Amino acid sequence: MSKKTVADWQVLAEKELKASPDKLIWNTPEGIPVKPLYTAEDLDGVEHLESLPGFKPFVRGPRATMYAGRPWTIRQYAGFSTAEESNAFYRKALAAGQQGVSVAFDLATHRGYDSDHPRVVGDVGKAGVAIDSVEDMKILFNGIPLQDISVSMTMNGAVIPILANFIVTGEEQGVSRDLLSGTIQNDILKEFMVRNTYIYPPEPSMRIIADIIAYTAKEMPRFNSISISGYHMQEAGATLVQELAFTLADGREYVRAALARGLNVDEFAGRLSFFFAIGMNFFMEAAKLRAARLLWSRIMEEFEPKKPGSLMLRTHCQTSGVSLQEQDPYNNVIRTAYEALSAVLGGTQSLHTNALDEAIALPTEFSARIARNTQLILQHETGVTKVVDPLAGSYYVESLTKELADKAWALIEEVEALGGMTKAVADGLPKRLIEEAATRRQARVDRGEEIIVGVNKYRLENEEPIDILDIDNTAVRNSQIKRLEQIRRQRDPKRVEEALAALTKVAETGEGNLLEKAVEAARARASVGEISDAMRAVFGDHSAVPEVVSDIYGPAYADDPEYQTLTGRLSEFAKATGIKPKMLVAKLGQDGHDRGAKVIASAFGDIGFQVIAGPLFQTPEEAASLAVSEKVQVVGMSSLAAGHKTLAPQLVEALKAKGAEEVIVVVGGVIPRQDYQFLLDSGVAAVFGPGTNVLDAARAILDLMEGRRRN
Ligand code: DCA
Repeated sequence: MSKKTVADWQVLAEKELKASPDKLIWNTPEGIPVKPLYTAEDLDGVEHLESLPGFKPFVRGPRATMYAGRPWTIRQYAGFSTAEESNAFYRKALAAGQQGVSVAFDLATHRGYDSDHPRVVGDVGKAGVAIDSVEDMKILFNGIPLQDISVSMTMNGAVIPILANFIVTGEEQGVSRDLLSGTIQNDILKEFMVRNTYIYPPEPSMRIIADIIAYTAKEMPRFNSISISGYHMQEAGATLVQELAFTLADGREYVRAALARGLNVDEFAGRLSFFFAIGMNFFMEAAKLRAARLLWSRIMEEFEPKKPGSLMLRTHCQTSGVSLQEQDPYNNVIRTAYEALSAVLGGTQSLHTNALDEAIALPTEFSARIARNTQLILQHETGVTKVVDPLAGSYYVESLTKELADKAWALIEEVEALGGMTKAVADGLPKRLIEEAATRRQARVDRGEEIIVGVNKYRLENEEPIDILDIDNTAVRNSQIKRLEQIRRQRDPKRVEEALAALTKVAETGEGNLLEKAVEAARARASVGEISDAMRAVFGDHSAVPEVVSDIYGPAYADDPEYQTLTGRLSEFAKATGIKPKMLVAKLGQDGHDRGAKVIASAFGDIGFQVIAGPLFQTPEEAASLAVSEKVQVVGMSSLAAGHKTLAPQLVEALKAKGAEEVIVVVGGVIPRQDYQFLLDSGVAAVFGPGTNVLDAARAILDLMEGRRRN
């Protein structure tokens, strides 16, 4: 029998399909045409095929034996309300098989505010643990031996006071800083692009990073000085190529900043680490991690390191939060399990698996157990740890690895042409591309072109609410304020004042190391807010101008009758009232997750609303003033960080106080069903939870506006 060729397959496939097999090509959001068949021919030009794990370019993994030698670290990201509660949670989790700790801080801490600051009333203890001083940090790690357990801290804004508090906590536990192991996120560039938990403008923020890299390189050899993160980019809507390219370009920028600080590349490069999201595109996500290692070693070669470890990309991964759904939430267990397997096949060093309720709230003990066990079962029952890089040699995965790497490299070069990532961020290129990708995806989901089981297909008729964790924000805030007052009473005010003044001086003169001075301030019991303010006095606050993309959502719907009816109704409304319907999209409190708000602002703009995108971090009072001065008919408050029960009623009240009770308030975002009635009773006109179709929301708002007009 003669050997069959791809041409023979084409003929057979065409017969089977009664059409050209080209119609089976899946054009992914990355612009990669995925074919129904890959063969040895697709390996032509794939240069990394012969490489081995543990050797550059590390496509097959940074270690020679990978999980066969030591499995990845099960590191669940967690933290809520008080240090006491979070500590109890970590200790239980460690006893039940978790291997490393990963701290989630509340948004007040992220943004360098103490719990008693008036701007953070709705944020304290929500979406993470409140840490105001060393005393809180000591409680957080009470009974957790810091010489044995590695600790990751997701902190980027208030990174100096938090790391200083961690170091002092170690000291007071009897663990010197050279023995502390773990990772600090310390990745500010992506904050300016997508996550928005920054404090200072880009330039001083880059200096802070260089100071931390310099300090840890000298004083903390076991500590990873940075976790260069693509995770939040994918969460904000980036394609995998964008996530890959912008993350690695960020990394290159940090290396340059450290070199400019006078460090030798081999002093710090081995302690740079990465963090990627793992979404539902199973093989492409695994290929992405392989491509990331390939490209990072290419980038690092240009700095001519001597140590092979300086070329090596080591990464943490988290399963995708945005892939989780409020509807039929047990499906999230399945999604997370597939994503976890993909991260493992891609060769991650450390992994967080999301809990099933993470689309709506912080995990409960029950959901956290399932999430952790997803990894324990992978490690102990499936046999996937026994063989290094089992996908190697797959025609499809190898060619995907190359294709992702090539496409990401082209984007990295585009960033280089702009002068590197700091300049590209200032230019707005990454943010714009990511927002366009996010809006495109929303349109695909709303139109049912991308299927999400239980959301836009196979939807349940009756959703049973699941138990979720509710944090009493006021109680947490009161207990934090009490402890702060106690610390302020007990400390030596002169010592605090001097330490803070010394820190301000280093910020001012550029001489000395900010972290070193902050450690002294933390020892003296200066608070997170005070240490942040000592630098704020020189660096100032960063304030971003909200920009919204347009003409992405609308064109996707151009020929849709439902869309046309809606735009027709809107122009009728405008004609009848003499004004185009006007809406303020407001982000209140310290919640910087603005993907949803941006997508809504962009889509509503295309549909025919006049949209004002409010600045981040407003108080309810400030948002109400803006609504009044802009004469909007609707305020759409977007909330993703659990502050809605405090902030929405305050917004309604603030509007009333300004005599603007006719303004319709709607709330959208991550709102548990259990909270809907509370919000409606507080004067909110409608609530749009996760998975809301944008057209449905626009129609509902128009109905409300027409209703108000008639009354
Ligand atoms: N054989 C021998 N030793 C091994 C092997 C192996 N097969 N695999 C790993 N090891 C060693 C490592 O070299 C490391 O030792 P070292 O610190 O002395 O170099 C140790 O075992 C731990 O392994 P590692 O792969 O570094 O895993 P983690 O300590 O969990 O670090 C990393 C993972 C991504 C580098 C880190 O930055 C991290 O934990 N990030 C988490 C970020 C996070 O949680 N973010 C929250 C959103």
